[in-house]
Amino acid sequence: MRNLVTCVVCFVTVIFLLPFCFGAEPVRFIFDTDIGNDVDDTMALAVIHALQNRNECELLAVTITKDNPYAAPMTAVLNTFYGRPDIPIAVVKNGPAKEDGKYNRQVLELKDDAGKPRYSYKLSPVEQLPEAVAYLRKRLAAEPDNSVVLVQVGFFTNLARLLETQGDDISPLSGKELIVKKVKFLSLMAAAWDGRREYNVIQDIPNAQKMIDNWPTEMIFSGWEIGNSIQYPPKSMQDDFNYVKYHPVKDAYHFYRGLDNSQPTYDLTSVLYAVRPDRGYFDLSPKGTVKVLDNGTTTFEPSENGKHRFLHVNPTQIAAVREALIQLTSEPPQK
Ligand SMILES: [Ca+2]
Repeated sequence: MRNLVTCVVCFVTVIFLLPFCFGAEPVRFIFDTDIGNDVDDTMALAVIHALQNRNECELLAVTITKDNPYAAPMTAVLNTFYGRPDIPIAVVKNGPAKEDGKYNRQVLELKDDAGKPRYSYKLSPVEQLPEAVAYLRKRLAAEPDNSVVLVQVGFFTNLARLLETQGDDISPLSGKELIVKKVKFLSLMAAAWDGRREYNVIQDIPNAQKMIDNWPTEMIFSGWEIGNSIQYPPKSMQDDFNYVKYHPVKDAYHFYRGLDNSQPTYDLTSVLYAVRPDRGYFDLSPKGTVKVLDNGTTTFEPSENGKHRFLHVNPTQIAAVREALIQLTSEPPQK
C-alpha cells in the first residue's frame, strides 16, 4: 500500500512539474521573408530552427516576398540543412526585388569536391509553388483561433494583400476577419526612428502604408537601429560554423558581406522577440501609432489605444541578445 501511495505521489508530482520542465506551448508562427536581399534572413532561419530544437516554436510555413526564383530554393536548402525539409514554402507573385541579389543563386550553384551540388533540397518547380496570399488564407483558416504569430522580415506585400482579401471558397472570412480570429500578434523588422528610409518599407511604400494603417492586431516593430546596434561578431562567423565542411549560412554571409565583418542582426531580433517575448531581451515603447510617410520615412505617435510598439535595447540587453543569437545561430542541426 505504501508503495502504491508513493507511486501515486510521484506520478502527480511529475505531471505537475512537466510544464515547468518543458516550458509553455511552442509559439506557432509563419515566417514572411525577402530572403536574398540582405543576408540576415538566413541567420534568422538558423535561429528559428535552434528554437524549434528546444520545442519553443513551430515554424508552420515560410512565405516569401522577394519575387525571384532563387529565394524559395534557398529557403529549402536551409530547412533541409536543419533537418526540416518539408516545411511548406509559398511565394509572392508580381512582387518587388526581382533581382537575383548577392547570395541565393551563388550558394545554390556551389559544388562539393565531387562536382555535385553542395546543398540538396526537395522542392517543386518555383512556378508550381503555392501563391503566398492564397496559402496564408488557407493556412490561417485551418489553424486554431488566436494561435498564430506572424513574423515579417521583408516587404509588406504578402500581408497587405492578405489584409485586403475577401471571403472565398477557402474561407467565408475576409482577410482582416481571418487575422483578427487567428493571429496573436505581428512581429516585424521594419521602420526607423531617425528619419532614415528603411529598406523593407521603401521597397513597397503603398502596401506598407495600407497595412500599418489597417492591421487589426498588435504590431511590434524592430526598427533598423535595433539590429544595427546588435552586431554579430566575425569571430563567431569564422569559427562556430565549422562543425561541417559546408555550411549554407556561412556560404551566404561569405558572398554577401564577407566573413571578416560584423553582421547586423535585424531579422533575428524579430524572431527572438516573437518566440521569447517575456525574457527581457528587449524593452517595449509605449503604445502608439506608426505612420509611413510618402517618402518612406516613419513616425511614431504615442497614444493609449495605439496598436503599435517598437523594441529598444540598452547596453546590457545588447550584450545578452548578442550572446543568445551566437549560441542559437551556430547550433548544429539536431534532426
Ligand atoms: Ca529581410
